[in-house]
Amino acid sequence: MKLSDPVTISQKGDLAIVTIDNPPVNATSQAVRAGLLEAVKRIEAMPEVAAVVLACAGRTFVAGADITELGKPPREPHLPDVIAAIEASRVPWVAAIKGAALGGGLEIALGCHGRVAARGAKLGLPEVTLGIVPGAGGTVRLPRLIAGADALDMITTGKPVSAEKALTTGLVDAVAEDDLLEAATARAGALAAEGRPVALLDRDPVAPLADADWDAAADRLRKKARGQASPLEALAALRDSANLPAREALTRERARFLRLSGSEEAAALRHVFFSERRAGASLKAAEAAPADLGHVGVIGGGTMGAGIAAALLLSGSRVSLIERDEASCAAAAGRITGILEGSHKRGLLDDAGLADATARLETGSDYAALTPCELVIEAVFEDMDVKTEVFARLDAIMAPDAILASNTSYLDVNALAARTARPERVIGLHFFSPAHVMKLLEVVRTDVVSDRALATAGALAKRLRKTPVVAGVCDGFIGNRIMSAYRRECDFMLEEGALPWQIDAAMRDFGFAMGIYAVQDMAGLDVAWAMRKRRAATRPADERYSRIADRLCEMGRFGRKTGAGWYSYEDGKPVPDPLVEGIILEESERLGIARRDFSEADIIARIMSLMQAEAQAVLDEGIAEGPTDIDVTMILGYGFPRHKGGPMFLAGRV
Ligand code: T1G
Repeated sequence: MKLSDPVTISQKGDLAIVTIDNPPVNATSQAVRAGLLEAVKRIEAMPEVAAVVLACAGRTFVAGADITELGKPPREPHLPDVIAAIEASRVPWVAAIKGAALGGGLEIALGCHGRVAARGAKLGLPEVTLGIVPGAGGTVRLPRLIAGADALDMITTGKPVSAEKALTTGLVDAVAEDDLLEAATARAGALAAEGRPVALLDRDPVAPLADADWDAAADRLRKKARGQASPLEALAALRDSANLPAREALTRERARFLRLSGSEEAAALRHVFFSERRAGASLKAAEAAPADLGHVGVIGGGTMGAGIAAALLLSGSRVSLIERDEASCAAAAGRITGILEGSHKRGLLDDAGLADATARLETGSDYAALTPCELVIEAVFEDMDVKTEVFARLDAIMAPDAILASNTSYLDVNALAARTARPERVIGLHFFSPAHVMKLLEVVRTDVVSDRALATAGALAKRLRKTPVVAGVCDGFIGNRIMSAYRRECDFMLEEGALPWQIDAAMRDFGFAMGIYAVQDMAGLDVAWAMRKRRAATRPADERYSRIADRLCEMGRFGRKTGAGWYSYEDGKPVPDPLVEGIILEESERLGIARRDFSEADIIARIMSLMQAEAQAVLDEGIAEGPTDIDVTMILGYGFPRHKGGPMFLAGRV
């Protein structure tokens, strides 16, 4: 029986099966909500039905409200009303959860009287990642099913839990060994026999948090949120749920959800959600079969090469890593094993997975090992001649359509390609350190790049679960070019009166994970210094240039790796350094600049205007494919606060 396009009822004896079929993720669109409400009404009038299983077609249970509807006036029937109808049903409903039950999807499951999950399913309330809070009873029903601390963690972080973890906390009644529908049917039958359990709304919170825990949680959240409001709002909703009658808490939760849905923060986070999925669109559009990624070559086993190799191994690929000699191979293998063991320690790899990934790594110094590979990524020293020599050796042994990728962070990939026998198969794959962690992948396209190379880059990003952004060839591509622009402006502010630690504090208060000077100390000042020296000859004489960074480098202060840079370091902690302040004051004097005070607002306004101006230039020159790609780049690669949407979103250019 079809109730609406996405909802149908079928029967098996005294069991009704309500199925939602709303591709791609069974989001609770208006039609799904209307169909579900109709299903409840129909089943109330079917006396032969003793229990219901709520199932979904496709690969996942309900992944939440339809995010495209958020921020607009909600249309009836509202999700809380649908869930209330299920909860009040005369027969027990059991949710059969596979793939993901997220947000409104988990809230529907909480309105059911039982829950069974398939192995590998995940369950969560990710609303805070969208700048809102659960709006259909999640903050009220969840603490009445599982302990307050577990509910608090799920709701304030937005992180989903596995089916196995959900079983231990009581979020699900069972995890299906094989057939999910069978297990859910069995659960429904049991509940029909026992009698429908008391609705969650009519229960007390399982183990509410003590007052002190709320304050401690608020302190912890405030530190981590870096100015984002929704985690603290979620905590407030949970506190209502612990201290108020359930139905009153429900009303307050809904009001809070509606208020936040219209916030700038929610609009920014929705923008980022869809921008990440839109990023690298031209790679998906490339009409060519990508290279086989089952066996990939990596040249260079330093920090970047090892990180890239580890990411490939974690994705299931075989890796042939080439280094100069045996000692370098051993060092590279050690780095890679260290990363894999780290993943194992964090539970991302089980024992068998660790052994399997390690076994898929081979290292050596003979390029012939790469002959079967259809993709080779070089991560050797950042020098055009060194990379040219590597590509020449690859040209000689690789198959004609094999793809040669360079991990360069700023060299001219057009020039590099032109030095090979087949330039159309050369592409830039700019990974960010640590390469096995950072989600951003800048794909640098040359003027002659083939569709096969583009399609391969897209397939690689998907396999490594990275977000690809396509960049044209220019100095620094998208991210480094924009960062260089606002880094230069920060140095000018130093000459005019600001100090590094003041600028970093302003950036952290704005929501950046780290300030620009702490970032430089982390990455090392020497790479940018080498670039500045290379460009000195062509720098226009009238272009303003700050010498502060050069003076630090001339003293060998390259940052953390030399024990001092913009900061000095005590027990690994950055400490403002009077020596650096002295150099800055000397430079102001040498330039005849009368130093002035800078407010945090001044600093941020200056940084934003330079970032947005350079971003616009990157867009106008066709280096980036769209403003959303620039936002994704700055958020995923440079610590721009996600809840602000990105420089282009902030500038109203999206
Ligand atoms: N609404 C609309 N579209 C969605 C969507 C959603 N909730 N989730 C995914 N999509 C689209 C996505 O844009 C992409 O589209 C396609 O589906 C595949 O997604 C009342 C109000 C479920 C884990 O936050 O986490 O419920 O690019 O590429 O990697 O309290 O999608 O193909 O055109 O991500 O397999 C809460 C968000 C909403 C879950 C699947 N729910 N989604 O990952 O595929 S707020 C969420 C995800 C809420 C209630 C509140 C993931 C996924 P296109 P994908 P995936």
